[in-house]
Amino acid sequence: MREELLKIQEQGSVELNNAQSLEELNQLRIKYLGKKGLLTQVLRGMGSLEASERPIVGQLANEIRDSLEQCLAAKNKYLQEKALLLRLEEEVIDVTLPGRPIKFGNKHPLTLILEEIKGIFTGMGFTVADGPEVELDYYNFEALNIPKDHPARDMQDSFYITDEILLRTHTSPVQARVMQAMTPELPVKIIAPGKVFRRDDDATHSPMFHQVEGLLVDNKITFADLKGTLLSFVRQMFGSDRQIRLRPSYFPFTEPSAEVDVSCFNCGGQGCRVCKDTGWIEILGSGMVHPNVLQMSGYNPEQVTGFAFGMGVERIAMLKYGIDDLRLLFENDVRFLSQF
Ligand code: 2NM
Repeated sequence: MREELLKIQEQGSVELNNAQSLEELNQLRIKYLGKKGLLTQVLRGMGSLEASERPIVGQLANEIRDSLEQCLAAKNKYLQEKALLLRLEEEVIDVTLPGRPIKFGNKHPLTLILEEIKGIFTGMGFTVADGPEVELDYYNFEALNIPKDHPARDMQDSFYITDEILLRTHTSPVQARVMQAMTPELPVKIIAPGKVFRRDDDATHSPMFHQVEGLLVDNKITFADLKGTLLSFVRQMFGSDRQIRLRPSYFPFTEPSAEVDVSCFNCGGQGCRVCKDTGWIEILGSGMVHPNVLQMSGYNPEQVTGFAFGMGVERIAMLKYGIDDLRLLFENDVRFLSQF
């Protein structure tokens, strides 16, 4: 047995030393040191030895294993280094090759429009407010004077979480919350931009879209303040030559209410495809805050008045950039988005 072991030692160290490749070295490792390798095979025969001889043979076997492992490690290191040197010699790196260009991103068209709108109103002294997208029925409807039988309150039109909680259908609940938090302080002068949710999904409606609503409550706020503020906004947004036109309308939270049209920025009012030959484009809803809303929010409608307005960000982006399909804004196709 002793002879067998010494033979393994001698033959193994020679073969390991002669190995020409890492692959060959690995084969030899399996052959000598592996689970079914020669060394293990010999040790299996230990049982037939005299008990007194076993420790001596065992020790020899361990020494041989150590020595073969050292041979293996040395040869492995040598072959690794050789392989690296070979690669460095062969590999040609052209340091003059230009780098791969970094692709710059850009802001989403809705972000650009939103930033523009915010910039215009903060320039007029409005503060940006926000609130939860998952809202209480109380703030979304009740505090805004929206009656129990109003169509927006129907399950068909709004996303309800529970009977009392829903995805907000407009950003007006933010204004109700801010008024309630601020009362009796004045003025309340805020815009509320953000996501809103309605059960609508076709070429011109998305179940999620963005609104910016504005609110100014103070002593002696009049319809003239509303008109002046919106005219200033429209001229900064669509051009200094624009006119506005107010048409009577109805919202539960404002009285009186008005739809606001802007003179067509495409044809200047002559009539074209964009304004459908009317010369006017509808862009806003607005009105004087309903006394019930002021009252519920903690203000005395006999003493203070306010105006409010709301607009759809997607609609303004489509008009301003000439986008003809709402869905382009949500598909996230870089070929589309990178144009803005
Ligand atoms: C609109 C149109 C008219 C509006 C009203 C209020 C509040 F909270 F003061 F009652 N916030 N927003 C409002 C008024 C929104 O969007 C088309």
